Amino acid sequence: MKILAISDIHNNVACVRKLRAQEANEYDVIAIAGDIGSRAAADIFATLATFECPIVYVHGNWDRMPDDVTLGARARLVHLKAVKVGSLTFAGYSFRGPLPGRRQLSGTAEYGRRCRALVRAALRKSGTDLQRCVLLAHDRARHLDRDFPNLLLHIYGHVHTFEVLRRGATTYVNASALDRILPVARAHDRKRLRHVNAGNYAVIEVGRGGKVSVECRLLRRNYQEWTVTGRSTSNGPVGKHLIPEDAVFADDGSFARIGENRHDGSSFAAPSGRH
Ligand SMILES: [Mn+2]
Repeated sequence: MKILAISDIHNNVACVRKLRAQEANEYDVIAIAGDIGSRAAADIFATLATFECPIVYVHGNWDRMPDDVTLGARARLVHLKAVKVGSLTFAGYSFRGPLPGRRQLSGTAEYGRRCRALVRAALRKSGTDLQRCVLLAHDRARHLDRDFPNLLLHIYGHVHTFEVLRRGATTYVNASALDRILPVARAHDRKRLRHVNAGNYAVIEVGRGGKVSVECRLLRRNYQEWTVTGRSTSNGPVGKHLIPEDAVFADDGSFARIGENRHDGSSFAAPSGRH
């Protein structure tokens, strides 16, 4: 099984199109660990649908799409659900998804514990073998060895840094961030700021015997003619002008200044580095 794992897109359609342009249709499933972006979700899912494989996803703190929204025939929200794709089962929970009985939990930790208990119950009920199971969440879950012994894989994002960890039988993959934008300029004109998509994603292969291999893949470095002038940002594309090499992936040669609003995610006081 070959998984294309993505996280933290933040309404950045151009970075998804750039990814689409450099990958072939050789995936069995696409897994998105949240922060897709409500405003651009339809465009993002339409782009990913061209891979012609199932898409499983959870919501992050940027996502305000209704849970019953249709984002393509093969896209499945796996919040508190177990969904079988090929020989693997995907289960997970959104960052702030609905709980049964309209129950509200105040703390993030308590919410995560409750979700994991519900996911565990759903997996037990469906008779899922945890050795063939992938847990999808926006932020990294802890204590998986206790709650999900022998879990194959945990895919997450939220903290915008790629990482791979192995704890017991489980491989932990932070797939983020696809939305990573670098400021660049021409060497002779440093004041004319432009931007380029320089994010990453993960390609995960699961062998029949359960062997997991993870590769961090970068969006194509097509900005050799440019000088990087500062640190990358991962707060979406609003108001940023792309270099011509990247503008082919955008709608109009630069990112549209749609709405100019920053509603997405802004109602959460996220600690630095978590967006
Ligand atoms: Mn994010």
